[in-house]
Amino acid sequence: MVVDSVFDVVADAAPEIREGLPERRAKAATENVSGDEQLEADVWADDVLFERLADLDGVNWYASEEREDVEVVGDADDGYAVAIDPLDGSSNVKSNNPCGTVLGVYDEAVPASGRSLVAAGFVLYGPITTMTVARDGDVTEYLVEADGRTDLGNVEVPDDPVVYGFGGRVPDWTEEFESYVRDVEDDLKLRYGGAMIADVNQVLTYGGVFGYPGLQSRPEGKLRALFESMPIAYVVEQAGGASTDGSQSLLDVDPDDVHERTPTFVGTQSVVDDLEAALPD
Ligand code: AHM
Ligand code: MG
Repeated sequence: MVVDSVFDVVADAAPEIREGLPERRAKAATENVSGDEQLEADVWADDVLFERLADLDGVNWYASEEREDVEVVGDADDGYAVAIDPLDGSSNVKSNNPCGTVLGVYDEAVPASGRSLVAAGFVLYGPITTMTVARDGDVTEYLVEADGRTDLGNVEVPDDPVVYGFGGRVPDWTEEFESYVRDVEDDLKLRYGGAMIADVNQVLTYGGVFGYPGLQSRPEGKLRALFESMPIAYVVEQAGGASTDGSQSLLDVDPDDVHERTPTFVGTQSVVDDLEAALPD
């Protein structure tokens, strides 16, 4: 099945991407369409994944954070679209901190609503390489090695929240958001590493909340709906957690543009509920 093949390709590519990082830490002298400086590793990981995913029967569209336009790679009009951030948190490569690959599989051309997701997942390049896949109501974590992957079991967001991490400079937060965080930090421990995948995996492991809010200088926040926010929301919601853009589930976001950004929060249901209550509609 196409969705299986997509995650097989990503799992096969992950050890190669990881091995390719040491020699690709330099800047690529290019910017992506969002204006981020690209690393050689960003461009290379995108090329590796594009070639292999575009080749799959049933994958008709490939959208990447590193490419301006959606690539039409199939000839039917009823297949799947893969939207991917090939190396999320790549600024962490310089300081040798974790980064990831995050993707969503949509059952129609993108941009599309998060409700069109049929599967989503991510690879985390940490002390070990893991891949977490959400589909058919289940979230499974795998250990990924050069000779294959091992099922590490089901993932469920713990009910008792433990960690929190939010992006953006505090003086650039809105007043309502800052006052919500002041409450959260009474009870939870700060964990923020600058790579969404790694920070979200702490929430999946320990319970809590991760987010990148809308800022005063940038109300739409930083994270991109199609490649980052909606896939990660799909994973967290299927693992029993919740997501919001401040007023609705991230799966109800319906971006008009491939590179559109949205305020993004995922985590334990109770903490996300408190956040929605604290932010203005
Ligand atoms: P990227 O896709 O260009 O790496 O940007 C997304 C990353 C996320 O992984 C992370 O949550 C966020 O940017 C961190 O931003 P900041 O450095 O502003 O804390
Ligand atoms: Mg990213």
